[in-house]
Amino acid sequence: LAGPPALPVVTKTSKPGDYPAVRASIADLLDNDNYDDGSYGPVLVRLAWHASGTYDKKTGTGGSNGATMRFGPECEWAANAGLAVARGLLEKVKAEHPWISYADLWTLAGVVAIEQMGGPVIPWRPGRVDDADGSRIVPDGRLPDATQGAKHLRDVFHRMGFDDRDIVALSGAHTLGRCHADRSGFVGPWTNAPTTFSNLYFQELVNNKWKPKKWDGPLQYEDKTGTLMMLSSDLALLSDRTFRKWVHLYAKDEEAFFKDFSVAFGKLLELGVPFPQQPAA
Ligand code: ZEM
Repeated sequence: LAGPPALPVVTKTSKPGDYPAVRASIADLLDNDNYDDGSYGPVLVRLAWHASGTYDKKTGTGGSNGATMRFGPECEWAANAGLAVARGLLEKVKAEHPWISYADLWTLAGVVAIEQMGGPVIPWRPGRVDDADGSRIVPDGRLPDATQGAKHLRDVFHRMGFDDRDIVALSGAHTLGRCHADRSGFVGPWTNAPTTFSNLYFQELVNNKWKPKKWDGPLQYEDKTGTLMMLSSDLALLSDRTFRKWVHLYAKDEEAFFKDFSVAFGKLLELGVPFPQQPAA
């Protein structure tokens, strides 16, 4: 006699390695009319960036590998305020695809968000391995400070291995999303289309007269309607002669921005990740 009938395997989980299925799950949860400007896309991009932007080229420490932001103290760094929203959201995707590492998931979510919001295709490959206990957390202070200028931006981004052109291209991500008083202390969006990836950030930067906002909060700048904002670090891209050249190019030529952003963002997400084969140079 046969044994008891096999229980039906009720599983919504995908096959290991089915990245298209993970992408579909991420794309599925982006839109939500009750959140911010209607999309979780911007905060997912910020998670991918902050997970990666701790990299230090000299010591090979930091970067997206490990997904160390799951642990304290990194999850409590002031710079990471608000990113629990993004990490929490992605738990749903992790439950459907338990085989993917958090480090791969967080970076892939940034890629899918940018693509879904109308941005360029970003080169992405898996291979990140989660840190077991947060022992690879780096000291706080490696992410950029919005109150500072060109020298600070160079210190931070050159440390990761980026050049001046990359700094400007990557900053174009501020075409997305907004500042939140309860996260960074700053308020407002950089553009009037914060859920569409475009070169609008550079156009707004160039075409407005930016004046310090009169308020009790930290120094930020506003356009003459008071609806759009810039951080001191954003305006540094205009006042620095080398940065300014790229700002003007990207304001005029969206294709050039998309191309440069795609390369730089793809590189950012791979900093410090020991892939079995290095990409072709
Ligand atoms: Zn940001 N960023 N960023 N950034 N960022 C904010 C929001 C977003 C800086 C910064 O201090 C801030 C890059 C570079 C730099 C995004 C992506 C990328 C906020 C507002 C601040 C204060 C946070 C809040 O209150 O929620 C500084 C100083 C940078 C140096 C150049 C790079 C590079 C990015 C990606 C490639 C995104 C998408 C947001 C919007 C997040 C959201 O929740 O809407």
